Amino acid sequence: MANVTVIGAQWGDEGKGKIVDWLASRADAVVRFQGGHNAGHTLVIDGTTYKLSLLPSGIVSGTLSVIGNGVVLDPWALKAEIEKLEAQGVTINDDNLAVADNCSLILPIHRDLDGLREAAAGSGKIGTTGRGIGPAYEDKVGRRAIRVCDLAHLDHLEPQLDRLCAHHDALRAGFEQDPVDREQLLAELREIAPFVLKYAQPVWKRLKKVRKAGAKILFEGAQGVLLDIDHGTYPFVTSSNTVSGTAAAGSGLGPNATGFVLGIVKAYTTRVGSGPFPTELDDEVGKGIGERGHEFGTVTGRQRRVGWFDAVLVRQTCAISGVTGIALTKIDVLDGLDEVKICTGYRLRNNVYDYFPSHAADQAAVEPIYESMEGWHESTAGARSYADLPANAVKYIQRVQELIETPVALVSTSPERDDTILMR
Ligand code: 2SA
Ligand code: MG
Repeated sequence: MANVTVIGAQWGDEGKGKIVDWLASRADAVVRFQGGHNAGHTLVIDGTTYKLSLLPSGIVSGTLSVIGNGVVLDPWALKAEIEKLEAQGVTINDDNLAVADNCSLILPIHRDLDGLREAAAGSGKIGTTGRGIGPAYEDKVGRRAIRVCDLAHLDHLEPQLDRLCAHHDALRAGFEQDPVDREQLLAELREIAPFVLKYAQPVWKRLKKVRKAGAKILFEGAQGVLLDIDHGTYPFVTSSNTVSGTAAAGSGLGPNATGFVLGIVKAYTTRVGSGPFPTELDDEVGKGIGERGHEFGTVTGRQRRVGWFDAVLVRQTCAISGVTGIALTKIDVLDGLDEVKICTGYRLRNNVYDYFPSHAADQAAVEPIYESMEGWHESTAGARSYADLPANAVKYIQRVQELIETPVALVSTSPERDDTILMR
């Protein structure tokens, strides 16, 4: 296996966790390179369910797990997640977990601001996970962030705190909030610092070393390309680049390290949070798919919106992210439907589009053009070979592959690691 970069090719929740876990058992290092604890990866291994937000999925199988510089790190969330996994019997130490010392931190003031803004936005809200992700990235780009390496130098933090607090105090005043309690913030950082510093290091160096030794690296994307800050459904996006190219910048390895780009694609479409969703279903069919697919957020428990497979969007995200092949997941959720539909284009003001236009108003107004296919009543759940799939499911997979102009490399037929069909 060469290096592999796994990214979500829709709006997140494509089932990356399972595929990453499947690949992690064949990798020597697993690297998170963007996002933070807004991600939600569910792994089911030998009947035990592990829910991860911040930690790379390799952690459960003991593989070297790396949190790259592109991640925004909430140190308290890190501690809570490590403790939760340890209680489930997972071993985590500085041997199998490395955190980039140049990661920007998510602080309580970021979570405050995320919540205040969303509450004030009313119907215009983004529907964030409320984890402080956006405000933390803003401070990073605004050159005000406190980073992991700063935790080792808290006695010299004054000038940085001045800049950070000046910015936040002004924002907080707009929401009639008290200024930042600097003493409390410093005290909290002082308390958590030793815990984080155990794992902190220049991870680019560690990765360089393992790479030199021939290690296979798995880059684990979070969210999906349609939530990318540049390429997604702006402004209803997350605050990081979720495309495959970020794997290099977000970990300190060059673009030639990313290897095979595996796009994870759900056999239908879901989205959590606000924003355009052309193929959204608000009928019994959609409700049934949501129920069979257990479409609730891992992190926040929010119900996900559900719709038909949108080949236009996935063709676009595969192109933008340089996807080599896709893993098609949750095909079993479509079992039992008389008819399945695929969106093949959009109609907008008497024009037909073969791509998703950039403007938010256009994105909200496009009408999907559907192709209808006969469904299948046989079960695909747990199928482990192509020959086990019903003929109509095979036709569906082939049609998806044709429309997205990208090969299907894997098909996943249940949350279990081994219920995976290798296509090539
Ligand atoms: P944020 O919190 O600033 O990143 O939110 C901005 C938008 O990005 C979406 N987003 C996600 N969408 C799907 N899954 C995500 N992770 C969790 C999961 C979500 C959960 O995997 O289940 O538990 O609710 C995720 N993270 C961010 C978010 O909905 C906003 O649209
Ligand atoms: Mg998820």
